[in-house]
Amino acid sequence: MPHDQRRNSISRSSEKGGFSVMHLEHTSGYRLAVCEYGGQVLSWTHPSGRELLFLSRTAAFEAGKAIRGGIPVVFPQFGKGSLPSHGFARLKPWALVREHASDSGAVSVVLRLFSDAETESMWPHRFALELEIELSDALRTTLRVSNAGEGPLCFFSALHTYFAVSDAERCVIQGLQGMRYVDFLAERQESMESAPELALAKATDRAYVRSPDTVLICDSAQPCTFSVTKRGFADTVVWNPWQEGNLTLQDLAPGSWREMVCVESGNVLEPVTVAAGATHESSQVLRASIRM
Ligand code: TA6
Repeated sequence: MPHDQRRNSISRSSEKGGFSVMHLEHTSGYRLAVCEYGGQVLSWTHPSGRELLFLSRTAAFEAGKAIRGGIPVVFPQFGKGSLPSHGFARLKPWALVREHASDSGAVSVVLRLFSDAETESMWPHRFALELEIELSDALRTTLRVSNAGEGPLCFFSALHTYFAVSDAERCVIQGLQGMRYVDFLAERQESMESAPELALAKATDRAYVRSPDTVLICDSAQPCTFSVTKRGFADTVVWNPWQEGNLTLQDLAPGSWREMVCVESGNVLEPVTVAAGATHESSQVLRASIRM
């Protein structure tokens, strides 16, 4: 579409599984799709038409199952534990409470999720989550966690971003040198990142502790460079299941491991504690630079 005909807009459609999806378009030409189920960004598209987020071709669009790809919201648990993997927030229907598409500035939607009988049966705490998603020539996602109970609220959280890449073996991640990391594939053994660039060459699943607020994912084959700038998230998780891990995931088509790199902004090693009536805010800003 010619640049001068682009308008900020929000439209809605019903996708697989009957889930309601909002489609945001920004005058810059960037586009976004957000699923009310899970409050999950499914797609972020560059003005050139290139898809910037990975969404599994075999992702389940079924209530009660996680959607593999985009930006899953992880809350209140990270990884495996007493709750469903990565918590229940991505398994619940969120409510659209605000949308904004003025002629200038960012296009945004705000979704909310409140604790209910189901969540309290699994995790006996009252909370309100708010997810603000703002599309401009960048993608800003803000997660607000409000403690609606009487006692302190302790939780883990993350924005589990799946970046679409041409070949994971030809990607490097910059900005982690000198950082301590916990290796989830080696009984949470702690090591120090010595490389200026983390080159993926095997199954990788690690959390960099109190990582720098900005890291870069460089896809040399496209070429495309993503930047992730986080605030209120202490850690950066890097994950790729590689070929062997791919085979264990029913909702990840064979060979798809090459098309994705997860770099996640999160509070995954130490819980966040919010006092009664208080709110914790964390956010990330994603940018993509494609050299045509
Ligand atoms: O963020 C990395 C990780 O915790 C990996 O261990 C892997 O389990 C991945 O998340 C995906 O988890 P999921 O529950 O979405 O299959």
